[in-house]
Amino acid sequence: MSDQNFYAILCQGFPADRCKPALVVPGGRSLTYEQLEDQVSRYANALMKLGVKAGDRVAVQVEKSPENVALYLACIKSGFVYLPLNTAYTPAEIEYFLGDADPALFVCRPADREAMAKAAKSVPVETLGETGDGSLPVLAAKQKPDSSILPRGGGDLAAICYTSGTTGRSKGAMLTHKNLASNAATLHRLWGFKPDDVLLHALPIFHVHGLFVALHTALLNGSTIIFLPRFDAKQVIGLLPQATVMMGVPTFYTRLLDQADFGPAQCKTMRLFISGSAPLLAETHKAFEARTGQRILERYGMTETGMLASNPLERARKAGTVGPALPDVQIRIADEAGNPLPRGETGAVEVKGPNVFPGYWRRPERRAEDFRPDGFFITGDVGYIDEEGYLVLVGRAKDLIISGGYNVYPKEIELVLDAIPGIGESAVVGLPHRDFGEGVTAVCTSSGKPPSEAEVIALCRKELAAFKVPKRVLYVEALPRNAMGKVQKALLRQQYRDLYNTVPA
Ligand code: MCA
Ligand code: AMP
Repeated sequence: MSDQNFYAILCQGFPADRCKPALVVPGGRSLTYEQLEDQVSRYANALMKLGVKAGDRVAVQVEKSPENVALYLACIKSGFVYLPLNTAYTPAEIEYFLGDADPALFVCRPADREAMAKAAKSVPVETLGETGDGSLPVLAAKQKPDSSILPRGGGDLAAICYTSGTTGRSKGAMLTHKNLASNAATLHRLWGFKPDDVLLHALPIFHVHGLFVALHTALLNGSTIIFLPRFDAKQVIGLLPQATVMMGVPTFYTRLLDQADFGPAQCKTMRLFISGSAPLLAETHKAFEARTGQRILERYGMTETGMLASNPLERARKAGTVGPALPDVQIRIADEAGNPLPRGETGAVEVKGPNVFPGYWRRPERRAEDFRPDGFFITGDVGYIDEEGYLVLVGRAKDLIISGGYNVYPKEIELVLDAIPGIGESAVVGLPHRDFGEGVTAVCTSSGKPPSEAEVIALCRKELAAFKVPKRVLYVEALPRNAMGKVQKALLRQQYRDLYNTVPA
């Protein structure tokens, strides 16, 4: 049934006039809807030429570009499983992902080919460059376009997105065509997309927020997308008058507020600013409204589930809440055993819906731990539902830091730190950070001659993506531990809470 193929569903939203711009890169290459469809089918055929078959994984670590979007949609169209990878990941990190996902092909940046070919081992490597250099765009250009879409069932895999989850090493969250389709349709409706909406897209497209939430709603709407390679506050302010909707992580909004010339004049055409991926401070929400007259709409989701809750479009958008559950999503607050708690009580956030993933790639044993017997997924977030049905997130049961919208799993950093000669043991915590929300911070003990802070940071950089590298490394005599011997991270967070933020007296 090709109508369950998510690409077929997206195409139904494409504009009747295919000459309408789909992806517009200011000062760069743009694609109309007609050109996008053409590129998608050429990339699909190019991948098939390279031997990729339905169900095979295609791992991709490339710069954001219209070609990258075409490559993604080509995978969906042909039943390949798209596996996006953060451009900051080092070869050591890539080696792990490729080893785990076992893809049929790895597409990387031309400049990385040599280093990545080593990391990829037996996985074939192709390149995708912004200007069309590298073999994949050349191969795609030689293909004949064809509009066929591979029939897919809703339960067939569309993508695998790696995430630290609640524990352990990064795991591949399997997302089906139905997961993507249900969430796209729900958000498109709920956020009231209109035919003339223009999306300003400044998020990376290797995570759920930029790749799924932003792109899917806009494509399903047949909208023009102003497609920026990265977030730059000045550029965004200059382009807002051409847009009506923007989605971002809280750092986008604090950085916009840092610009003295940002105000209502630039937001006249804007009907919706959406925030997610990390908590938006109520003070940012208020400051944004005071400056622009716009109330940011905050929503909540996860890689494993897509979006789960959203403040409403028409009714009150309440700062400090993530709004009610989406219409097709059930959210309950439960105790440790999974028993639902009465409204207003704080507990574990558990969710169920057509958007919730079926499980982690090649980890069937995790299902019993991550899901309740009645199918609810345990998010690892902690919160309560207020008297109006809005979800308020108050913390996380999982040991996770969210820095500028990127997840950092402390254990991964601690393993790197503990292997450094001169470091005894380490605890990595997230401390309040004005720009990134939380700043990754290492608290270490020394053994022998400890390396300097700069040396530790330099050593971490070799193995870890830059956003995971501790912004500060502090030495202490001993780490605080409870009676069970567990490091008391809450104490460390309390003790160093002002490290990055000068608190007004
Ligand atoms: C860059 N750096 C960071 C981060 N980003 N450090 C910590 N946290 C970060 N997020 C590093 C850079 O490598 C650089 O290090 C230094 O910080 C300064 O870089 P800067 O130029 O300020 O950074 P930037 O390039 O402007 O990026 C900041 C950013 C970006 C715009 C906030 O991180 C971003 O676009 N974040 C969005 C993440 C996102 O899409 N998350 C969605 C996940 P050095 O100079 O030393 O190399 S999906 C999700 O969470 C769920 C499903 C959901 O609900 O959406
Ligand atoms: P990820 O694994 O990147 O999908 O991150 C998902 C996590 O981001 C969730 O489990 C939450 O902890 C967090 N998150 C996403 N949106 C919000 C939000 N609006 N407020 C607070 N936390 C959020």
